Amino acid sequence: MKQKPLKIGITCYPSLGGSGVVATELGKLLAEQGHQVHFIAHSIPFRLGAFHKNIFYHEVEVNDYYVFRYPPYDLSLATKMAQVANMQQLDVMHVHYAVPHAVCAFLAKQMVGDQLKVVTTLHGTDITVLAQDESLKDLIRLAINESDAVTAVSQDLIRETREVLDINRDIDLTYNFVDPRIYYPRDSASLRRDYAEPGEKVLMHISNFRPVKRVQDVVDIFERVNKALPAKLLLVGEGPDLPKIQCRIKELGLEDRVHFLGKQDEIAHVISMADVLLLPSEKESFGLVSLEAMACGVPTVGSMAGGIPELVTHGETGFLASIGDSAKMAEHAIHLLSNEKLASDMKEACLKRATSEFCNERIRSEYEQIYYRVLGRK
Ligand code: GMT
Repeated sequence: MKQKPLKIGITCYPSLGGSGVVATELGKLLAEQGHQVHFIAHSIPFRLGAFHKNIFYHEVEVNDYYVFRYPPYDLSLATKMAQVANMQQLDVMHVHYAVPHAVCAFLAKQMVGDQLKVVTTLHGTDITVLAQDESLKDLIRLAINESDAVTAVSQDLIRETREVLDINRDIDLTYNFVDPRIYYPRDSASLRRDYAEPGEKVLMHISNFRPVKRVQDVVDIFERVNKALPAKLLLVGEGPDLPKIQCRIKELGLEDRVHFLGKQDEIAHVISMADVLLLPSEKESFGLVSLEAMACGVPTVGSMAGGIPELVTHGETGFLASIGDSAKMAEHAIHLLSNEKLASDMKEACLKRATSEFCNERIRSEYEQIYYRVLGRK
């Protein structure tokens, strides 16, 4: 029997990385299924795109009263969640990130009543960075324990959440997903010619250039690969470590081998230019970019950090080495890039794995089951 459509509030960081992408894409999929989706955030989620009759956006305005040294965004968000929940009769408030969103949802629930169910999705930094801070630990634990359901994007993140916060409650595993209507191998031959000569291999890294991404290792790996075979490195994105990386590339005399593409929207087109994606992160609860690459038929060479081994099957859809072992990662990349049969087998394996294990419809349905479960409508 088909379940009754729901009214679902979603709060995420609307302008930030993978968690914002996953939250927004999930909202769009839920709306396509007939649910009513209400995004509550300080700005419109950057991936929201075209108008959809089931999607609504409620902007959080922060009261900048003159006695406030820091305008209280969290309180405005909690109040807005409660207002929208009451006005729209929301069934579920699905928040992405414990800090501050699950805390705000907890407050909203106190205002609205127990009929509002809170689902919290953990994406990584809330646990791997913030929960290490003793001053925030109790608050994060409270927000997690008080949520009606908690999900995490990898087994490794579930393990770490339990370990760091010493909690025992159930946490559902809901992997991230990609939309196969957007992520598939694009014909990027002409785009690729702008960056690489025929016969040159293209290595790519896409991130927010934060220290946890170890972009320095990307350069080390590329330097080694470039000595073994003709190659180009395309760096996509920007962030705090970018100036340091630019200096390093200059020091190594690699300016004419490396292209900086800055932030890009059409990621499927961009990734399709690559022969391999490099992801040597220090921490990575999942690694959405690696899944996006996989869905475009591009294998990853990276580290074994966090949830990466759950996503990248070593030897089948990419190669992994210990965090910081650039020499090994370079060795893997050279092996892959100099073996056409291996590259073509890996491409096939990537496409198969992305569409079977991380298909958007499958993960959307897992989230729906969680919503119906917390509402007592299994
Ligand atoms: O990686 C980042 O710095 C961005 C961060 C975010 O908020 O999007 O990414 C986290 O959530 C993504 C979506 O679930 C995961 O794919 C990333 O692995 C995770 N980042 C870390 O754990 C460092």
